[in-house]
Amino acid sequence: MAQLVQNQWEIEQKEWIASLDEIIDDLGEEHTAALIKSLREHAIRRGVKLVGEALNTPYINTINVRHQPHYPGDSELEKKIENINRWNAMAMVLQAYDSGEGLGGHIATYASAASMYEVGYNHFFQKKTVDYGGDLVSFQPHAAPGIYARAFLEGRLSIEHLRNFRRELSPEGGLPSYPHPRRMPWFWEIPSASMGLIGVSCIYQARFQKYLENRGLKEKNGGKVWVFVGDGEMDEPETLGTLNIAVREQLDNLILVVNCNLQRLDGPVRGNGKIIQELERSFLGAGWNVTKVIWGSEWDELLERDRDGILVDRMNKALDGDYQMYSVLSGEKVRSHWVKDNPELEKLMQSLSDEEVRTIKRGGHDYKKIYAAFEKAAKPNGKPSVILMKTIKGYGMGKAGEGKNTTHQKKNMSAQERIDAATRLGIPMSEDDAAKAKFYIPGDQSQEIKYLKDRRTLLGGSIPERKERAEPIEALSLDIFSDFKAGSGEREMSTTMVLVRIISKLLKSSDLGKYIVPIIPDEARTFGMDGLFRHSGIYQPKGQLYQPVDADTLAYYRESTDGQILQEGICEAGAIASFMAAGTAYSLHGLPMIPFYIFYSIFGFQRVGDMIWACGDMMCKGFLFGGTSGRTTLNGEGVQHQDGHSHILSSVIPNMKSYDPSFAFELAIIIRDGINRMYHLQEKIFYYITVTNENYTMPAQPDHVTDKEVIQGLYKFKKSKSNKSKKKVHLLGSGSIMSQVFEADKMLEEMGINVDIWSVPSYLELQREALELDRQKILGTSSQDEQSLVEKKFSQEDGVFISVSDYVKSQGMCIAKWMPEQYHVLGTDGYGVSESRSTLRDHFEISPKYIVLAALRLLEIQGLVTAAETKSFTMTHDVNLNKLNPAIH
Ligand SMILES: Cc1ncc(C[n+]2csc(CCOP(=O)(O)OP(=O)(O)O)c2C)c(N)n1
Ligand SMILES: [Mg+2]
Repeated sequence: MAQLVQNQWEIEQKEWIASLDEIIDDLGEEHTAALIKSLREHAIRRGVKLVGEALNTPYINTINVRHQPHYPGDSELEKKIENINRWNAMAMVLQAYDSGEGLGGHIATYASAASMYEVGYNHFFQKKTVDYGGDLVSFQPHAAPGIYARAFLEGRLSIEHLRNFRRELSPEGGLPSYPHPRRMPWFWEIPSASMGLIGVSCIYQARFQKYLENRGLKEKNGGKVWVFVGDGEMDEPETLGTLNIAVREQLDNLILVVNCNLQRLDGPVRGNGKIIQELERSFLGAGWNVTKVIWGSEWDELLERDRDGILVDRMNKALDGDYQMYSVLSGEKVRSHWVKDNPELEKLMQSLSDEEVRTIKRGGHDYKKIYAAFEKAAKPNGKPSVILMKTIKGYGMGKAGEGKNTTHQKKNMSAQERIDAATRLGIPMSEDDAAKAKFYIPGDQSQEIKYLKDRRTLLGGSIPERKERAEPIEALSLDIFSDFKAGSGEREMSTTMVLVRIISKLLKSSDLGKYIVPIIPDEARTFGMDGLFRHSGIYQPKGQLYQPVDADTLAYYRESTDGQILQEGICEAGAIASFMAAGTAYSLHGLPMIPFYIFYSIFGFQRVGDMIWACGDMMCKGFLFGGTSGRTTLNGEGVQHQDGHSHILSSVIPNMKSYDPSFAFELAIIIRDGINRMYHLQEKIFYYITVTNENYTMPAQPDHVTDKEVIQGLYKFKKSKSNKSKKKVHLLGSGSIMSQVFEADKMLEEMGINVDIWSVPSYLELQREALELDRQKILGTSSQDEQSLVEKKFSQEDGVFISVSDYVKSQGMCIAKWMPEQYHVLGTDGYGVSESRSTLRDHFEISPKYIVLAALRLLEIQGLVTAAETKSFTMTHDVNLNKLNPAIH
């Protein structure tokens, strides 16, 4: 009975497929697709469980051979060029290995990607021209040798460069391991060596292009972002986590190519599964155009004959681990594993010899298939495109590495393996030269070089090529922020409020306004920035299609196509990627865009520190702000909010200037100077500035304080009224902790102790200046008598010195070497606590009474205060001397 049902079902299925074939032939593909869609919807309405089924297509090429365009290039010549690149890329790594210095390098990544890059270079990657926006191409970092090899053939790199791969400091010039604009500012445009960051970076680069176009700052003249990433790399969460934004923002200028060689560094990406199918589901689910390039042309005919889907069924069932194994087995073994227990498939495969079975290509090594996918993706249709390109890792390395688990780190090959590779690649070179991995240089008049150069000329020129296109802006006038220098009178305000006013002022500036890019995660209201919504608008490519709920209010949520504010939602990875895109527009788009990204407290450096490092690599400019910062100033919020260490994290970024300003005038001076240095003087620096939410009156800039001192990081804010007492204390404060310093000052003065107050907007700038001087003293280029800024300011001062901030003690300690002996640092080491500001400040021992206690103890050491006096102070002020250390508990 069961057999009967089975037979009936098979008959039914065959009849349906035959009818469908008729419909495809008679009505065409579009109608067929519509019919299936309506059948599907009908079945779901009737209760058939089909949800999710549509998120995978069979394990075959998305583009049917019938739709494949004609290949426009001379593929034979292109293959020769590719093979020369393959050889030279390999030779770079092998020569680096032969030097015996353990410099490393990678062969297998480029070997898997060479064909797709070649198709891109010969037919797609277009340079910026008068009429065209220009493509930004990001390469897989470990494929860098191949990109260098091609630049060498184009005559852009010398043989010395290649010889000095991974020897950047060699006198003749060398090459960095991976794409680092900082190290090769005329070549690499975008850094990709930290895996997983490039996907999100490029999604936001594509979006920023649209932002500039929609705001009328860039012509709507195209320009694509091509991003090549590894399949292993796709496990990093940033890329998949931001897929939806590419669809929401209709980024049809974005083409992501995933090199699915099924392997990462240690082994298979998904041995037990199928990475291509898994990624297909994610991308289709998010709404991308997905193109799978799986099989080479050799399979086309077989697939055409596979009317019953036996072959496709087998392709669907084989796991990535199996496919990887096929790449190393003999044809005979592949066949027997492939057709096992499947006589029909065995029959279908009989037309191919074992050798044909073994050498059948994967789609990612077949120019025609690659071209078809690139062509489809390059046609704008309102959506971003992803191409899942199946390749073999180490393709062309033969037994030395093809498809092996160890191939990623293979950097040496035996003499015989080198000779075999040269032969396989058709490199006309003696065995001796091949064994030495000599570079192959076809003459300038060779067909290969002529073709390669012609193609690039047609496509506008060489890629990658980094240029700095923006003209310097006019220097900002000294009085641009004069209102902030005058202080706030009786009015209390926070540095965050001051910042928002500075940004508003800049936005309204007729010269500069259009270049300001406010970037905010979902915290604009926390920072009091919602007032900007109405004036500047929130960027939204579709405009505002709905009536905002608060339309009748002054600061309503105004979204607009030409909105200026980038409201990033709760997505720090996206927000910092926007910062990177805006801060590098001076180079990529010739526009001096000035990003102001204000993140919420701890969720900046701690979360996206690696992206900030990449910003440094890319020579990104702009301002990062730690909003509502400070371990005790952001009260109530506790362990995962209260930031007391971002300045330490920012301090390791060499070209970043870090500031913790206390007053409105300091902030205004720092921002003005920053804009001038970055956009007028064109310095490759960027800024991190903490701003807090504690309100206090903002003093005017004292007459004796110069802008230069503020920028250098240290000045005397207040001189003690009297100098009568021998007991002298210098209090160094920064950020909102200045309020604690003022209180301590009062207490000490009441005790007859004279106090000078110093503001330290930047410990780090002071440390850097002093370290450089120390270095020069060691080198002998500076006299031993020369004093650092810190020494100049303090060496003539008597007394004891206490530094206090809302950050960890190592911040204040960073200048200790140059401070007078009696220097003590108070700070907020330890985890945050949900508490009120004053309790927190007692807890972390930075409140006025702890500042006074520290001062008394140091004066005790000087013999100017007795232990009894200190004890009396601690008793009257209820200081718990047996308190647990907040740094630990
Ligand atoms: C964040 C990060 N983690 C680890 C590495 C080290 N690493 C470099 S390449 C690589 C494997 C890459 O595999 P895949 O993305 O599949 O690229 P393929 O070389 O296979 O094309 C790893 C782990 C890195 N560069 N960045
Ligand atoms: Mg891989």
